[in-house]
Amino acid sequence: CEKDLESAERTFIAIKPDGVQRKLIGEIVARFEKKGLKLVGCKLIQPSRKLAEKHYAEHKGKPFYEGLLDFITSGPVFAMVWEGKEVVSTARSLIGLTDPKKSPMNTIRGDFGIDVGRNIIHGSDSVESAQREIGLWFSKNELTRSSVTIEKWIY
Ligand code: ABT
Ligand code: MG
Repeated sequence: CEKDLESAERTFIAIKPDGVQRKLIGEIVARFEKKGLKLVGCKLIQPSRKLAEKHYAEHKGKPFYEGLLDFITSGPVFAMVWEGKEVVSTARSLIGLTDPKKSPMNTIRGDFGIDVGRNIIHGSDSVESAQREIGLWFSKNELTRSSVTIEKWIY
C-alpha cells in the first residue's frame, strides 16, 4: 500500500569473494528479483582493509576476526542495496543460516555453501545495521530513487 512505499525498508547485501569467484552473482540476483525485491544500487568493489574493519567492527577481538578481514578483502565483492517490505528479514530468509552446513536447502547458503568461513553472501541483520552498512559501502548518489513501482502486484 502507499504508506509502505513511502517508508520502504532497505538492506545491504554483499556477495563475498567466494560467491563472485564461483560465478554465483547471476543466480543470487535472480533469487532476490524473483522474490519481488527491488534493486536500488550495486557495484563490484574490492574493499579496503579500513572498510572491512568498519563493516565487521562488531566482531573485533573474536578469534575469527583477522581471518574474516583477510577473506573479505581478498577479491571483488558484489555490493548491493535492496528495497522492499520487511526486506531485512526477508533477505536473511533467502540467505539462510550463518553456517551453510546447518542452513536449509532452498536457501542460498544451504544450496551453495559448505564452510562457515566461506558463506558466500552477507545480509544486514537489522534495520539499524542496514542503515549503517549502506552508509559505509555506498554514497547517496549511487542509489536510485524509486521511480517505476510494481509493488502493487506483490503486496
Ligand atoms: P555475515 O552476513 O557475514 O555478517 O554473516 P552472519 O550475519 O550470518 O554471521 P556473523 B555471526 O555475523 O558472522 C560474520 C562472519 O564471520 C564468520 N564466522 C562467524 C566464522 O568464521 N566463525 C564463527 O564462529 C562465526 C560466528 C562467518 C561470517 N562470514 N563469513 N565469511
Ligand atoms: Mg552478520
